[in-house]
Amino acid sequence: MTIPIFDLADLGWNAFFDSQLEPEARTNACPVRVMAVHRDGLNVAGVGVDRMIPPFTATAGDEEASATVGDWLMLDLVTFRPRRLLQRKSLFKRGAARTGHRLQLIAANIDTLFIVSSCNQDFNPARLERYLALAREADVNPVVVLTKSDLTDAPEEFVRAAAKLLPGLLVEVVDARNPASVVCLTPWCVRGQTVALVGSSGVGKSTLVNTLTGVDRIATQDIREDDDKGRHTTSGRALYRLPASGWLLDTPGMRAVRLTDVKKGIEDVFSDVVVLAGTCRFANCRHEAEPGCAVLAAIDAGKLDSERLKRWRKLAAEETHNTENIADRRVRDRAFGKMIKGVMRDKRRQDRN
Ligand SMILES: Nc1nc2c(ncn2[C@@H]2O[C@H](COP(=O)(O)OP(=O)(O)OP(=O)(O)O)[C@@H](O)[C@H]2O)c(=O)[nH]1
Ligand SMILES: [Mg+2]
Ligand SMILES: [Zn+2]
Repeated sequence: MTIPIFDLADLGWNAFFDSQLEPEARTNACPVRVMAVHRDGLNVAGVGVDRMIPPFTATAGDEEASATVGDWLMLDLVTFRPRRLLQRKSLFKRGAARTGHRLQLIAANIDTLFIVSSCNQDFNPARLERYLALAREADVNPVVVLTKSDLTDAPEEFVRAAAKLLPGLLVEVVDARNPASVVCLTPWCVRGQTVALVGSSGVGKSTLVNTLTGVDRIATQDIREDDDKGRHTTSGRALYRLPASGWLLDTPGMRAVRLTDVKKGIEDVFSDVVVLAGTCRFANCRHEAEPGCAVLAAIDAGKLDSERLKRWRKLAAEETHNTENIADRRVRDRAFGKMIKGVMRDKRRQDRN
């Protein structure tokens, strides 16, 4: 970060965060925002502050209590250590793909989510629905951004397919390399607002950030080398300032979006199916062959896409499975923590005797 911050509101500070602070919490401390997450630390910025600090976890053992990009911290101005993590307005997380059923925090305090996909083989309704469920669960406004409009003869077909995934969904289609084309995205990028870009590797997230900020500062790449982490160009997560105002958060491409704790988000995205299911004759209807099934009737009448029903089933089942696994692990971790405490207590007792 090289731009000095003079005004917290510019960084996204608002009454929601301010109301969390008693006057004494402000003594020798100031709010800072996590601007970037690196492997060995956090880059934080506030009024007159711009520095690297070590990673911070508010409650040991609680994965959700780790500071992530977009978070607000109260930084002690004597020790330059965070005193606390402020409550978040929104949080994006997913089950991490490689580390079993652990959570990965993607970003906090996001106002708008640009779900980026391109007008080519990356376009995948099931993947978009996953991101939409994440956005809905976090109460963040989703916008689908379709890139590479220049590579197709029929961008409107992609737009139509995307718009069907959620009633009222906003879909923009752009050539991410072209400043005139991406102007349609600027209404979301205004003072104090934070927009995160998510999507698969290679869809043009970093390209969009470069074009919108008017500076080619993030590396983008055409030909990707496969490594065990997938084909990623961007590896860290960071906030970038737009020339007028507002912040863009670039994230590394995700191969798998594992859903946990997003029951409400899934119900929101598939509200058309959920409403229909509520009118089936039997409360426990599985929408397979039951008489009086409103879901099957809607499919027969051409009002519901049978593929969408399949995707809903798959997502809902996966979510339940992953959420149960996480709950199990939390119970296990808690039991393990108790056991360790007990052992330490006994050891101290023995040492004393
Ligand atoms: N023709 C065309 N190429 C694009 C467009 N957007 C991005 N590209 C190209 O696609 C390639 C990948 O873009 P990146 O911006 O690196 O993709 P990314 O989403 O940041 O990828 P990761 O960092 O790996 O997640 C680059 O070569 C871009 O120039 C577009 O709208 N049209
Ligand atoms: Mg990138
Ligand atoms: Zn039914």
